[in-house]
Amino acid sequence: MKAVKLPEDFLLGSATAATQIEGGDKFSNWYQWSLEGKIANNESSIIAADHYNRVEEDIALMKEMNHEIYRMSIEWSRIEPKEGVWAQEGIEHYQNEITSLVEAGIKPLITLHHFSHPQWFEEKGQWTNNQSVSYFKRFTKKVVSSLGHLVNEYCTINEPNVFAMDSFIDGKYPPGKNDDISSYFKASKNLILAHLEAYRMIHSIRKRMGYQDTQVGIAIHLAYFEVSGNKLLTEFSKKLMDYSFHQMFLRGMIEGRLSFPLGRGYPLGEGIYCDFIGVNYYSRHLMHSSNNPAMLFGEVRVEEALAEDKLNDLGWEIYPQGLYKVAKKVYDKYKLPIYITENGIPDAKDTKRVKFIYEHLQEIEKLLSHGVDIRRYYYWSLLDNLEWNDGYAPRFGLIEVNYHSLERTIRKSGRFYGEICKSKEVTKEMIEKYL
Ligand code: IFM
Repeated sequence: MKAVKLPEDFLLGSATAATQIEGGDKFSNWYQWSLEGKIANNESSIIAADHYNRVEEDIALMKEMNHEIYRMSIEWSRIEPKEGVWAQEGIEHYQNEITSLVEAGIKPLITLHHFSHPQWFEEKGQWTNNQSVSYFKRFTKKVVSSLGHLVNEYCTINEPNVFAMDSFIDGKYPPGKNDDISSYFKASKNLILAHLEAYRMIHSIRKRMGYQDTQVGIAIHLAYFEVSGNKLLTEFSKKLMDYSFHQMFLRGMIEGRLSFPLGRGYPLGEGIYCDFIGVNYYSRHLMHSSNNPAMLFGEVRVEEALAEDKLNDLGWEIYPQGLYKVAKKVYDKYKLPIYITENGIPDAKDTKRVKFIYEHLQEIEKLLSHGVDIRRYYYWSLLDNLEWNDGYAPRFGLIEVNYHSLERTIRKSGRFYGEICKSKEVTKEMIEKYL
């Protein structure tokens, strides 16, 4: 096995999202969703990993794993629990968290919408409501005016494509709609507009504060779609999927251009609306001729008979080469800096994670050697957490969480990753020790 060497200025750390780790928030739509029994095993978001009360402990663990960067999200419902009512306690909590990160030498990247929002926003039809964009702008303004002096990097919306798909097509996230294609497109359009408005607003607020170093981007989920077999119709179906799941969002959020069926033209004017592209990559999705080829949406992930060591605990294929393919494609098109804002594996036994990280970093090394301006890697996730509708069973963490005692233990793979964060390399000795 070959050693991996990354440049000295390449930054490594990990990512989380508020609902998945914090606990304690009764105003979010995911709390309501858990009350309705929509999470596996009737689990609830109410305690999660209790990160809200353990911020300092978790930052100390990040430090122990030599993190230089950390991606976290702000829970909208902690800032605006009721419509138009601001919660000072929530704002101060995040001010303190960010201050502690910075003091620990860890650079935060703040996500503003990571799948969850206040229940009041949900009840108004969430992103299908045309006012959603102005609600989000108001929230963004509050956050950036309160935190802008502490942090310069923002990711507006996490995985708008997965979010819209799981909320309106697959029924897994609130409001649990199935095959509601018109809502899928309506929400997608508003998510794009919200990003464009927020991009402008974050820059202008921080500029007024006197800062010139603002960085704003998105985190888009890029799946590697591949047709299994050589079927023309399946190829067509893949193109439709690639368009409506990837390209439509990339055009909208990076170029500021609405395309069919969302609309036409440049609602905020022509321009580039991302300073970096955050790529979340997990797996290859094989599309099979037995899928209904005319089907634009639905289950396109076909698990072929793959060996057990090729699958993660959720049954997704482990396919590191896909990271190279999706990142290269998006870089060749936009030539913007790439951050891998998520990449990780649910692996409760911790027997596959070391190899997973090593092989994905090999792909990053290859991307760099082929001229791709890729600058960061955020492993998903720092801690075991609530995997949305799948509950707490999937274990993505570098750190194991005991959900009874809430005790944290750095996994062997976490130690391995910690060494990489420090030395920016995987040496022969590390391969022998960990693989
Ligand atoms: O846990 C999620 C995260 O919230 C968004 N990206 C994918 C992860 C794993 O499914």
